[in-house]
Amino acid sequence: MLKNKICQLLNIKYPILQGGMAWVATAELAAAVSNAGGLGIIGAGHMPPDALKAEIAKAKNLTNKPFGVNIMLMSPFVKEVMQVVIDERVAVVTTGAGNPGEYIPALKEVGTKIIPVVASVALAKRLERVGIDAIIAEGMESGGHVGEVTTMALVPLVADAVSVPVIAAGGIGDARGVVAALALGAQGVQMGTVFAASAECTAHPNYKAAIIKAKERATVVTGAITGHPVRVIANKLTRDFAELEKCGASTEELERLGAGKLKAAVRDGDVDYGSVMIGQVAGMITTIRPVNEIMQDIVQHIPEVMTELSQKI
Ligand code: TUI
Repeated sequence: MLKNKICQLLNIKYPILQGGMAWVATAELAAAVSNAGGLGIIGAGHMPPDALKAEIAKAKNLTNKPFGVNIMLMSPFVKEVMQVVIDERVAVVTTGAGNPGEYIPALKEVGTKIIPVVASVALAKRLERVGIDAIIAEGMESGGHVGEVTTMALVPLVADAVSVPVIAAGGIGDARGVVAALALGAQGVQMGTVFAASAECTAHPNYKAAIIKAKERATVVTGAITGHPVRVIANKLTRDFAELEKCGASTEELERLGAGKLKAAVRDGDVDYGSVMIGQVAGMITTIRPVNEIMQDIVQHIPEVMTELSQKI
């Protein structure tokens, strides 16, 4: 993978990024993925700046490899957490759920690589003009906040529209998914769900057990009405949500029902009334394994998948 553009850009062994999942992607998980040769990413979510600073310090203690921070642009602390990653000279910033354009000059000034997540070709094109280093095209198979286009359609469209390297995300769960992403025009992949189901992931055992239990139709997308659609495992919360939607509840009422529910699922283990955000590939995960084993399983199977592919065509 020495010639791979993402490996060169990020100074990593494999072009595999771990999704920056809020409440799930702690320093422990990010460091484990970086130590395994990928790019681990701390999910800042709605973290206040001091908490992120502590998480970055922890990651620096656990790995001497590069790692990243994902910044949720809907966070009330977005400006302050951007300043933290600048002060801490974090190697890579990925962004989600918005347009990071205004923060790019300051990040570039300290040499932080900036890789926004997009769910549309239009935003990919707009961001390319403001100097991003690569782009993550995330299909709606992903967990959490999602767009409306599948990975299969989005990745080649984005790859044709921009000249920066494209990283595919959403619906990638094994070596077959990685090879498929490369075939679609991506130079690398981002995977969240597979790493959420790892031994090093510090999420509550109930949350991890829910991933193992999930089949391919376990998740639903709720909240399209509020303008913030999220993919979660169907449970009592999603049923209450659907009821409220049917009764014509306001966006505020719906958002109030969702508030704090991701933390409830991930940290407190409330998988009935919590927001169990996870991608569709949860259906292919059957065991909790160490990050290094997950990574090696994926990278070692890539040549096999490619050989099989060349024999088919
Ligand atoms: O951001 C994500 N996934 C997330 S964020 C999250 S935390 C959360 N908590 C409660 C409610 C909602 C979210 C959980 N999962 N993925 C990256 C992503 N970004 N997917 C889609 C987008 C996106 C969507 C619209 C990016 C930009 C955008 O439009 C911005 C514009 O200006 O066009």
